[in-house]
Amino acid sequence: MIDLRSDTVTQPTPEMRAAMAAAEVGDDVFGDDPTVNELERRTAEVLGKAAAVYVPSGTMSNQLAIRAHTEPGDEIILEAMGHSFYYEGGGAAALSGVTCRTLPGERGIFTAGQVAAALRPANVHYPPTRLVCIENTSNCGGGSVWPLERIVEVEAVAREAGLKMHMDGARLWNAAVATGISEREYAEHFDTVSVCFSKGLGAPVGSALAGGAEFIERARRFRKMLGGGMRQAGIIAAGALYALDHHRDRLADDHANAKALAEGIADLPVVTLEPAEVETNIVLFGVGPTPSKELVARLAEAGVAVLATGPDKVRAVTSLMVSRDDVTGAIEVFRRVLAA
Ligand code: TLP
Repeated sequence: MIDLRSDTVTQPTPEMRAAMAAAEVGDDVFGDDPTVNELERRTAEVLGKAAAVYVPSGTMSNQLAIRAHTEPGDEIILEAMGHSFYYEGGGAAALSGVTCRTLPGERGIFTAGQVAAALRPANVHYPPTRLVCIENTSNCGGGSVWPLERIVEVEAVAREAGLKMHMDGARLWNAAVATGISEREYAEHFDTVSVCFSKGLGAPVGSALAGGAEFIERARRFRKMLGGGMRQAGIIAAGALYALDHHRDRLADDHANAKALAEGIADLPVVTLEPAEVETNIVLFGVGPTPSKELVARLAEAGVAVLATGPDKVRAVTSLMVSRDDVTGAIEVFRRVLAA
């Protein structure tokens, strides 16, 4: 099976497993795990922040950020298909008691004007708006990269209104490799940044939330409250550290593979796809009028796993589990199945 469902399916390499087996560990709830401490230090350094906290998932990282930035009854601004709104089980409402003001973006990217238009005057009728969240790269935007100028424009409006800025950088590593703009340069414009080690970077478990020292201490308390205080977590943190050192540059291969896949299937009559829009490792395409579920089932029977992300939308994601030969093979399967 050529698995293009997600970059979350990546498995640790033998070298990563060796690093994990050799990891020094301690009780991280006591702050005693040297490998977790090192991962948090390194992550904060890469992002240019004072501190970071290691968490089990990207979902927890975003939800901790929302919880620690807000009070119940506040409002946060996100893109209409943003992961923290769309794919985190209603966590913002359930765990933080906030309402989500969603802005329809273009390929996941909204404008400063949209943020400005969403702001409301101080008035007892309105929930206080606290936070703007952006997702870079944007998953539902098809791996699109936020232009830095756009981030700066949104930040200006947010700061003027006294709002905090959070970036869901689950795939920030991909944005950095695609543009040459460092993770730190992106992070400068945000109070907090979430990054993930278990997607394209290939570690088995974990994300981290980075920000100011006091803020991260507050987030640490919520992590414990939610049951995310792990003990000898150095075993998994070692995989993340290994990924940070060895798997960032290779994301360029995933991007080239995604582009090749897009170019290989874009002319199929069933497929609606603009290869030039594929910037990173996600290929999102329309398949209407064929129901995506039916198409996904037929591709799976033929040995290619992709994901239906809407009734007529399909997503294919490249990762370190997918070689160029796999891409060539997948294109052949697409052509055979879709011609039928
Ligand atoms: N995304 C998953 C699914 O949940 C959709 C995927 O296969 O892409 N932020 C972004 C931008 C994400 O894409 C994801 C996962 C998360 C956060 C959550 O990460 P985890 O799965 O670690 O909770």
